[in-house]
Amino acid sequence: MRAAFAAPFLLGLALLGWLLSAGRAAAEDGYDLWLRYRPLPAAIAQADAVLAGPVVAEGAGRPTLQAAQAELTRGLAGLLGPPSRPGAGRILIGTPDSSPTIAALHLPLDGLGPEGFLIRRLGADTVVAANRDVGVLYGAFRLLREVQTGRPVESLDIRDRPAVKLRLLDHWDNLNGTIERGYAGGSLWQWQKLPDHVDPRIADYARADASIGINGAVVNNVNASADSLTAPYIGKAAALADVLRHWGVKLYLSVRWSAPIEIGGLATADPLDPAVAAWWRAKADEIYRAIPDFGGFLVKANSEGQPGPQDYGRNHVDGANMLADALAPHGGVVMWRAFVYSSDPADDRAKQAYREFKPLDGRFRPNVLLQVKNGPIDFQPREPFHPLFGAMPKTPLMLELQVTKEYLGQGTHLVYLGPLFAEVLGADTGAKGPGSTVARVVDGELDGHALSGMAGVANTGADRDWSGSIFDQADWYAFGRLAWDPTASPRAIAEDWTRMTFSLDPAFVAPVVGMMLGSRQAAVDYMTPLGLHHLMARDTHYGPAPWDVSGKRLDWRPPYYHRADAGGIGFDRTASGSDAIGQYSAAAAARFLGPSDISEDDLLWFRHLLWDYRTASGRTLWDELVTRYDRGLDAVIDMRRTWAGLAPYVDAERYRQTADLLRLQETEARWWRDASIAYFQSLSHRPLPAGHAAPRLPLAAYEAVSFPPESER
Ligand code: GCW
Repeated sequence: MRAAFAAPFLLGLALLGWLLSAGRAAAEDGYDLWLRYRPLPAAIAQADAVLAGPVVAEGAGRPTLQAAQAELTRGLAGLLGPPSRPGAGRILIGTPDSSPTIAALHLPLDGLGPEGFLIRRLGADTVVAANRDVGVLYGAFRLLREVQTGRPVESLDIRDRPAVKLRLLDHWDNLNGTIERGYAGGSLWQWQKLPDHVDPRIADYARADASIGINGAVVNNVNASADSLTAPYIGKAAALADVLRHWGVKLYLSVRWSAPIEIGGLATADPLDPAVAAWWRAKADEIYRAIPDFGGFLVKANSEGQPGPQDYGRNHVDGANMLADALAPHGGVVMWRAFVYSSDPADDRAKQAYREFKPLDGRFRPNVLLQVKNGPIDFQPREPFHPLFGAMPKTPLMLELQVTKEYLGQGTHLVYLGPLFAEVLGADTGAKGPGSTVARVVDGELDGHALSGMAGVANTGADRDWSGSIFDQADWYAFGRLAWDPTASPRAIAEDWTRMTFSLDPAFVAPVVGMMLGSRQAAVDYMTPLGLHHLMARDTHYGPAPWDVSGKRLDWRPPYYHRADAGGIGFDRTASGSDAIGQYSAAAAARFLGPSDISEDDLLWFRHLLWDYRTASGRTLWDELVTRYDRGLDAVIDMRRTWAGLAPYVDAERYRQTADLLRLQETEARWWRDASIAYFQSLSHRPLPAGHAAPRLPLAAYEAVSFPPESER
């Protein structure tokens, strides 16, 4: 009786479920990132039947190879259906030393290095081959990407290798589980449970890294605690490293300069004191016993109150080289950060790093990289490239980008960072004639460095969707792709990401990519147009506060940067001002200041100008400023409208998240626009140009807004 009732009832339920899901893709929470492997549209899956055979990997006991095999099997089954369709050839994967079959093919693997790969169709079979297992893994992900993005696979012939050696995420994760400038929940590592319990999610994290070629993770905050170097924490880090390793991701640690005092019982951390050097050597030995493939140290020294060699009258070279000597016997590197600013900013904070580091060029050990932020201030929505790029040819300069959007809307605004990253990489330093781009400095080619690196401050956290929102995942993705190939196009990357994350339908891909590509300029326009910078609220760095003079130091106050008064606005960094422009090559300086800079994107970064200055558009500076604030807001309104029309292509959950956040972004773009115009108008005393609405509230109302601390947002 019961069974007789249950069967049709369950059948009915199943039918209902099918009907409901047929119209729209099933809800997704973003956990699967760009590795969703949902069935491809029938027409494409048909064409890709050439890949419907078994994935064959010879070589037992090689975890990275097995990960590649499992990934391909899982991915192709998801995309194309179960393997072994009649007539489908095999997918052979491996290295010449793992696989006699691959060895017998004598494939041209020379020049691919340890991480490159070759994908080639050979008769009915497809081969993914490399010199090392990790190359095979990257090749497997690449093959999957070709399928996921709907590219033809019948005659595949791809050779690829990364241009940059160290492709790292820097996690500003604290040992207490919080993340500095993290907007996607707490730390993934769960330090407290390590090493006994390693969250299975960590393997998923490493897998996502591997899928875009990221090969290293600095797992603790650059504002480091000395505790991370104690024996228990080394044990915890070793447990993490055991998981990351299978995916080709090396573990690195940030170190606190004063650790020898704090946990070593020494009286000093002077780098020239033999006892200090001996302590670091012993510490390095201890780490390598636990983590044989440990990557090395990241160091923030003498910056923002952190201790460093200057506390002992020494310099960055003394500090970096002492650590480098401790790591060298094990093959480790030191990544010494150039983000220094201290004491007296009266001159110009933007000049300090160059002033401190340029004279040290050529004095660092071969296993030291200098890690330089993209711009001379601090991850602003737009900055000119850092003047150290091109200025230290004898030192490998590692580019540091911020994937987490500290100054670009944090976890709520849709701002695709691909164009920002690419803008910096494509900037011409002029160091060795035209075409001396930051990309060529960073990948080591311009100055002949074998060691090269790019680091992204991670935006990952324990939120189900990893990055705080679906669209924030695109920044993690874009960072990996650009670290692999610094000349890659942000548009192509956005297209791939959109296809893999959502849909192959051009009616969806084109508007979404358009939205993404315009989003960064939109944020610049509604926050800090025309080269303005650092106008956000103190500490939280969220929301407008161009009026704020409460910071303890001059350079913690927005007016230090915008210098607006009744006469004009902007920071004079020309020869008549701080002469920060003098830190660039003549060619780059001419571009920043010259009439050829019709975008005027860096105008007020370098120049203090009268409100009536005529801009390239023919408008006065004041009118242009207001116009740009409105352009930014309008772009967000457009993004909302675009997204609203895309509901039919997206599952309800991901549609709703983006729609909600875009509504919030519009509110906040208006807040930025209104507050900034109200403030600058109080100084310029000029009327708004025709057609531009007055701020909704008086200035005092915006000044009264207070921000919740980061942990409460
Ligand atoms: O931008 C500033 C951030 C700090 C950060 C610092 C740095 C880790 O506001 O939170 O500290 O940069 O990069 O060292």
